[in-house]
Amino acid sequence: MPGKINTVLINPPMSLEERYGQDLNKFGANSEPLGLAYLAANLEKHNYQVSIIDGLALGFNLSEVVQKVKETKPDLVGITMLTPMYQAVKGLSVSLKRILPESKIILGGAHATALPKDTLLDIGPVDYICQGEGENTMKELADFLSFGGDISKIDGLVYRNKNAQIIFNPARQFENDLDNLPAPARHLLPMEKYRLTASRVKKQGFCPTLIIARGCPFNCSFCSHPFGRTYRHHSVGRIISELKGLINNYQISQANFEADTLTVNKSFLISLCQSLIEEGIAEKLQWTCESRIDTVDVETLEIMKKAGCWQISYGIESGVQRLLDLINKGVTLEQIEKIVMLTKKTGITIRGFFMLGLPCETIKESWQTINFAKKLDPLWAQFTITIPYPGTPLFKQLKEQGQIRHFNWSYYNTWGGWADKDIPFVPQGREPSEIKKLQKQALISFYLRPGKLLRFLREVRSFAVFKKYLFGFFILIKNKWKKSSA
Ligand code: B12
Repeated sequence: MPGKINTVLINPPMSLEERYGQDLNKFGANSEPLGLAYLAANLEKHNYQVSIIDGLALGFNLSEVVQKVKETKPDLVGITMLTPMYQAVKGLSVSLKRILPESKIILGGAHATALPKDTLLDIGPVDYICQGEGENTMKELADFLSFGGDISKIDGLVYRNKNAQIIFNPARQFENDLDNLPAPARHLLPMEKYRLTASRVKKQGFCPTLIIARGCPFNCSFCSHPFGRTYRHHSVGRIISELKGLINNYQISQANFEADTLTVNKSFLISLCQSLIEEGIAEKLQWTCESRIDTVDVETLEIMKKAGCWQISYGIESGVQRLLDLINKGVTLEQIEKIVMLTKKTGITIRGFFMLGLPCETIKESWQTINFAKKLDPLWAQFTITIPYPGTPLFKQLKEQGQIRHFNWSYYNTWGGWADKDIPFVPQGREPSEIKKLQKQALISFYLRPGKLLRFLREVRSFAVFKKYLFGFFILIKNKWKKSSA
């Protein structure tokens, strides 16, 4: 349609090695940027021309991305930004403005949402920031750039006016009915390039991610709420049809269901599971999801298992009740032990998320967490270093207390121990080097146990998965050796 602008959406180039460190590189996830795919689908629905350049998945460097963007001659460039992507986004914005001075640049995503003003002040070439959910804001901005209108009417937009003042339009209301948003435009993504971590796949072959719901009513201090506090889910019919599309187009037999917490709404979860069974999908497709200990029970676990769920990732965080209370987790150690036991009994494997270096955590307490993980013995355990991400209550609190060591966003990476990043926060009285070493020790101590190797061998379903496990054990042994020789 004449007059309508052309948009390109970008996942910034940033190597996996940079993100996870050389050793964990082969394990790190490289999953579909579904936020961009949702934005693109909505623009396509309104007859806008749009493309996506996933610089990360394609392994492009900055100049390769810039070259690709130049070829598409966009009127509008949208870039997604989580905190560790900051420098990559900044470099990209500066280069793009130099080469395409007429193109407008908009940023969105969790970091842009949390710190729009600082970002606009620091990255001069950026024209707009989208706070929160982006589909409707982006479509209204495309309309504005195509046909003119009143920019102050575009909710959720932050920008400079003619006098270079930063203007905050009213906040964008979250989309109540997620089904109003078309299914993500996966046809614009290099789907063959995506992979999940070894701990998330059951077998060889592609394992796509589906967004089931957005929003989370809980108050963990280390998490931001880019999608608000209300749990909003796609309808069961819509999820089933998206899944059938994926089965037909990509012949998948596994999937990853993503939501801030899948199991918040029990009746929805049960009807989703019933549909998966009735539609015959449960027989051919196995799936994983993330959940909270206090949102599942025997009934939900049993129906999830019947519906094809093979693994649940629980955010367990700590083995110390005092610390769980301090981060507002809202669960007890007893609840954790009970649900972990019930989940295992149902035959669903567990991936446990644990945090090291929480505020005022002592070394003894860090080891209590590691030992608690070993006692619970999920199949997989992930030990991440506590990072105060902008937009979280933890960031606000630690910043006010002057406890944040630096604001070099590139180092806001929960895998600091492996990527050897200078971590931005350590509990008082402790050293960054000690916490980073602890992250390695935690993994070594958890995985290099007699029995664990056998347990993994029982899980192996293909040679490709076996190779991934073997490689993982090799890295752990290498690091154990490094530690003893240091
Ligand atoms: C699933 C998930 C992951 C998955 C996959 C993420 C993916 N495919 O991109 C995995 C496990 C890989 C992951 C990894 C990480 N994650 Co994560 N993750 C999430 C989670 C739970 C859901 C994200 C999601 O898929 N949302 C659904 C899609 C539809 O939303 P979206 O991508 O945000 O996009 C929407 C809006 O943000 C906006 N938008 C986004 N980009 C743009 C761009 C433009 C131009 C516009 C207009 C709008 C816009 O519009 C989109 C549509 O509404 C969120 C929590 C949350 N609720 O957001 C944390 C979250 C995004 N993750 C977070 C973090 C920190 C990370 C890591 C950096 C952790 C680490 N290793 O150090 C890594 C880095 C990943 C990376 N890409 O570099 C933080 C980000 C905080 C911050 N300030 O940056 C969050 C918010 C959780 C938290 N702790 O608060 N994550």
